[in-house]
Amino acid sequence: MSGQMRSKKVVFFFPAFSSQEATAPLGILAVSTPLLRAGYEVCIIDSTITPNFRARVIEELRDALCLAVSLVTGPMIKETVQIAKEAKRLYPNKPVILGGWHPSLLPDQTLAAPYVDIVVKGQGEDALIEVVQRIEARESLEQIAGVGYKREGRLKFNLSRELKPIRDLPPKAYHLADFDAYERICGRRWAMYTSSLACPYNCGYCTNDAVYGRKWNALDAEQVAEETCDLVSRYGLSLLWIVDDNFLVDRERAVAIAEGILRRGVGFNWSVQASTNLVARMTTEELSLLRRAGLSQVSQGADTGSPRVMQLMGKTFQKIETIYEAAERLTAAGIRPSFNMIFGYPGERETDRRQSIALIMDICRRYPRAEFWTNIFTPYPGAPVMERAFELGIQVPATLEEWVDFFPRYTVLPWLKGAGHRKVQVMREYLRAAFTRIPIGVQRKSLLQRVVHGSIGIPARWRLDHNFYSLPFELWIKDWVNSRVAPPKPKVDAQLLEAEVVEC
Ligand code: B12
Ligand code: SF4
Repeated sequence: MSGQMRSKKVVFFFPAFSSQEATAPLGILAVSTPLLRAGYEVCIIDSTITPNFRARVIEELRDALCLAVSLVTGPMIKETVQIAKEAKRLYPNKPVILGGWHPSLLPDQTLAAPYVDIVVKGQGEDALIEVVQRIEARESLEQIAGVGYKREGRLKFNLSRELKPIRDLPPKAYHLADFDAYERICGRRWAMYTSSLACPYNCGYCTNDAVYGRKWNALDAEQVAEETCDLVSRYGLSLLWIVDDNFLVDRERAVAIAEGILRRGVGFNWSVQASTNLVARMTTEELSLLRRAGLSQVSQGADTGSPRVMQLMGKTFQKIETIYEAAERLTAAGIRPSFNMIFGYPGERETDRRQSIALIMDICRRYPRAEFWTNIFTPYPGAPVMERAFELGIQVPATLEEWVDFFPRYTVLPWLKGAGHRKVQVMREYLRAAFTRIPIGVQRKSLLQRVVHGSIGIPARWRLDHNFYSLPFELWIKDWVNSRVAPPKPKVDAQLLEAEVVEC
């Protein structure tokens, strides 16, 4: 490595996620704290809020030790590849480090890319500081747990790093986040917060077990109440999204968090992700308490209206009745029930899909505040179902670059393609039009758009009830109006996806 190594600066790049739900990247804030504590300077460039991000990364790298990128599988890989290639071309001696979900799930393939020098698998707080210190000291990365690197052109992988419980992890460096810039893009000032790690379940499509295991562990209620109240007061936030995989595993803790927030008298909205069985386990009184403390929405993976597909997904903890119970309890408590659905899971048939539509229609009619977000099944590496990838005919990209073209939510599956795939997409469009949903990002629509979108609701519901999707002229009109009214131009392909939901 060359003579620039006196630098104490680490440049982070966060590729575009979604223009609407813009907020600070929590993974980078997490791994930054140990660096700051050890006297390093941290510079974060998030392409969502930095118009000239390519030039900025290159400029900042000039006097930096290395470039570190955080990414999940999907469109984020596009900018990752572009930036990493450019960085290597201009600064061949500055290591490019990749961390986050994609490198954690596919470390070999990621490290094999010629413009990637180091990958960090799993939790990055301890691993990255050790890597950076070794880079600074020009020492080998041997024996740093959870790290892969190159030596004389060969890929080397150290032993995996044991997962640390959340209570042993340092606080996130929220002060590095430019909340003003995120608010300008998103229309809402909000942040993410983690109060627990892992999920005790293991749904067939979910990658969580592969990265965080299944040993649920959490911060104490008092710490959560203290930190969340402090965060919203300090940064003037109107919403906190607690991104835990399953917030309600410890029911007493959830209640104690609500009591702690109420005691502190800081008013703010927050939302959580939880499985329907754990929501249904709560009493209406308990949920009402959480509501009084600001809980405004619970996002849940209902996933299917078919008991058969539920079994195929390995969701043994959930029944169709559980979904109804969760909707009932949350509605009674004044909390918005938000559900995610997956179409096209391996083994799903047309009849199962109709059961899913029937479930959505019924719940939305009975509980008008309920909302559904739909996805087409995306085969992610690391998910249990991917053990059957070959048998299912799923072609997993063989290089990091091939993932650039892997647009998860429009993936055409071997068992759902052509007319069948188009029908599901049209059905999803009608579902979007049929009932109201509230995204985090503020959607700016013209009066004409609002009128047209509003008037599609009735025909959309009729079509969904009658499974009739031919000649979708309402959607054509909507698209035509949208194209005329010049919607905000997406900056990158990722944003064209109108990212829907995170599964829980
Ligand atoms: C919040 C979130 C979002 C938000 C992001 C908002 C934002 N501004 O960041 C939104 C809603 C936009 C979103 C969208 C999507 N998401 Co998302 N999302 C999450 C969620 C719930 C939390 C992420 C988070 O911040 N966690 C907290 C931080 C602290 O943890 P962490 O990210 O794991 O970071 C640690 C390590 O990974 C590592 N690390 C992370 N970055 C780096 C960088 C370096 C250099 C190093 C060394 C280490 C490192 O160290 C960190 C600390 O230990 C996760 C689930 C989860 N449990 O994490 C899913 C998750 C990341 N999302 C996922 C998916 C699939 C999506 C979507 C594709 C969903 C969809 N169907 O549309 C889209 C992607 C759209 C796109 N354009 O790419 C998957 C990713 C799976 C995968 N294989 O990559 C996850 C894991 C959910 C799941 N279980 O399936 N998502
Ligand atoms: S989908 Fe949700 S409930 Fe299922 S394993 Fe993943 S986090 Fe847990």
